[in-house]
Amino acid sequence: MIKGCIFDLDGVICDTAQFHFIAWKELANGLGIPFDEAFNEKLKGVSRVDSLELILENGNLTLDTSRKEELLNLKNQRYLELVEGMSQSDILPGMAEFIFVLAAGGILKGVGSSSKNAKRILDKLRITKAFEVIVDGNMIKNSKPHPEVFLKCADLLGLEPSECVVIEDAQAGVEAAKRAGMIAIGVGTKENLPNADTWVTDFRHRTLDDILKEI
Ligand code: B16
Ligand code: MG
Repeated sequence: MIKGCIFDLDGVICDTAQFHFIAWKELANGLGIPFDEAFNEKLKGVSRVDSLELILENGNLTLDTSRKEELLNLKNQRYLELVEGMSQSDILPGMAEFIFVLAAGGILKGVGSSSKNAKRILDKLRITKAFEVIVDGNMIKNSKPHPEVFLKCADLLGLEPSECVVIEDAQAGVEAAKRAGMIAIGVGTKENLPNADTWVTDFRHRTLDDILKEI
């Protein structure tokens, strides 16, 4: 029986994925490394430091630790500039109602995000208090596809992994949910998220019950 719903943040609750994309693309192009939407898919759900490693590997570039630190700070500064103007109106369509219906049905709600900026973004969206538990990139050692973020979230919610469902837009996130032993709802298509248990395009007029019936 499902007792908890764990939400990814970027690309599920709001569209910060586009801002990560812009900030990484500017940084990669500045280093002379090509960067497109297809490559960006590999970075979704992956921590900041692991994302930089993947970009450098893609460009066959080796940098020392201090230069990497500098680039990580630059990327984050740019990302924070881009998210600065976000507000409640940036919650993705249908999501606020979806969460409201879960709460009314007594389902516990958590956030499981690789982002170290997750709490700042949730505050901007004025949605922080909707969640009993928020696990972000500051609280985990291993980023998605490792299951740590979701296992920790379930544990703090007081639930078994089998009692939780995860909503994810990233390949790494879906893999993390499955490795955690949870049902994974993919926000996207069967083609881009083949390991999810079912798929949705958005949350308008959707409830968890009707999505789970499709599995
Ligand atoms: P930050 P999620 C992830 O968040 C993003 O999908 C990923 O693109 C980003 O690199 C990662 O957070 C780290 O974010 O630089 O803000 O710490 O999708 O797990 O909510
Ligand atoms: Mg995401």
